[in-house]
Amino acid sequence: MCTVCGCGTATVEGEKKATEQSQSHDRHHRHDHDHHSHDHDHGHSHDHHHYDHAHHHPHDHDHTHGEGGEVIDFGAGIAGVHVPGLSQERIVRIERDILSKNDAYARDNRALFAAKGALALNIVSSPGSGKTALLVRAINDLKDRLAVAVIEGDQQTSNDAERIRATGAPAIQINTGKGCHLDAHMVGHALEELDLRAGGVLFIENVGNLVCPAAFDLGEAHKVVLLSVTEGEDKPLKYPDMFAAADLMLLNKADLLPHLTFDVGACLANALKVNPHLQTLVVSATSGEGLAAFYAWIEARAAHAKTHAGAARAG
Ligand SMILES: Nc1nc2c(ncn2[C@@H]2O[C@H](COP(=O)(O)OP(=O)(O)OP(=O)(O)O)[C@@H](O)[C@H]2O)c(=O)[nH]1
Ligand SMILES: [Zn+2]
Ligand SMILES: [Zn+2]
Ligand SMILES: [Zn+2]
Repeated sequence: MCTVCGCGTATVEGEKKATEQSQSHDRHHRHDHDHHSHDHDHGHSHDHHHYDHAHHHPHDHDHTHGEGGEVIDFGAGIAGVHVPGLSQERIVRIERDILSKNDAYARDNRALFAAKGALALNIVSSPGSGKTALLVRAINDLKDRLAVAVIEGDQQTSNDAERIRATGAPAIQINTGKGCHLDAHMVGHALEELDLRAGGVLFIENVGNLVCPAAFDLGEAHKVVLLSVTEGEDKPLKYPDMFAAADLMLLNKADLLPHLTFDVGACLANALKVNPHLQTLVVSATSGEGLAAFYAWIEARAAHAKTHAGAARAG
C-alpha cells in the first residue's frame, strides 16, 4: 500500500483549498455531518516512493535479490514496501496509524449511508479503463429508476465531474493533488455537499490506480474493480490486492475483443485465483453489452439498502 503519498493536499470542490484548510483546519472545519471526532494532521505531504537512489549504498534496509540476482524485491519486508530512510517496523507503524484513522472515518461514512438507505459503490481501476465512460452510461440508463449521485476523485482536473454533470446527476469533485487514492476523510467532506436518497446509489470514482485504493475503505458497500481488455489478462495476478478487495469485477471494452488476442477465460481464471468470491461480468461501456446484469446487481443492492434504512429507523 501507499505509505507516503501526499494525501494532505486534497481539496473538496466547494471547500477551502488544502493549503488554507491546513492552516486553519482546527478553527474552520465544518463537521456538521456529525462524522469523525479527530485530530487533523493533514497539512503534510511527502514525496511518493521513488527508487531513485544509486545502487552503491550500504544495505541497512531489506530487499531481497533473487537466486540468480534477477529479482530485486522491495516489497519482501514485513511492510510490503520499501521507503529509503525508513525501517520496515517504522513503515508498519505509520501504515497502521494512517489506516486506523481512515477506518474511523470509513465507519462514520458507512453509518451515514446506512442511515440514509443509500448504496455506495467504490469504483476502482487503472487510469483509462473506462470508469467515467461506464458511469456516464449507467447514469443515463438508470436515472429514471434510481437517484444517482457521484463523487469524482482524480489528482488534478474536474474533467470527469463535468462529464458526469452533463447527465444531470449531482457530482462532487475531490482533487487529491499528489495523492494516489481517495481516503475516507476526503469522502466524508464530499458527503457534506451531497443529498443522498433512500434507495439511491452513490458512485465513488476513485483515482485511476490499481494499487493504493485497495487499502482504503471509504465506507462503501462494495468495491467494483474495472479492468479493460486492452490491459492484459495477467493484471489480477500483478495487482492482486485490488482484485482481492473487490466484490465485483467488470471486464470492460468487450467491444474491442475482435481486434485483440485477449483471452477472457484466462483473465477471469486469474481473477478467481486471487479472489474465489469475486463476481465477474464482461461489459462494454461503449456498446452497452453486459450492462443489464450490472444494473440488476446494483438495483438489488440499492433496494436492500433502502429496506435496511427503514429497519434502522424502526429499531
Ligand atoms: N472501445 C471502448 N472504449 C471505451 C470503453 N469504455 C471506455 N472507453 C474509452 O476509454 C477511454 C478512457 O475512458 P475513461 O472513462 O475516461 O476512463 P477512466 O477510467 O475514467 O480514466 P481515469 O479517470 O483517467 O482513470 C476513453 O477514450 C473512452 O471512450 C469501452 O467499453 N469500449
Ligand atoms: Zn502510492
Ligand atoms: Zn475517469
Ligand atoms: Zn475533516
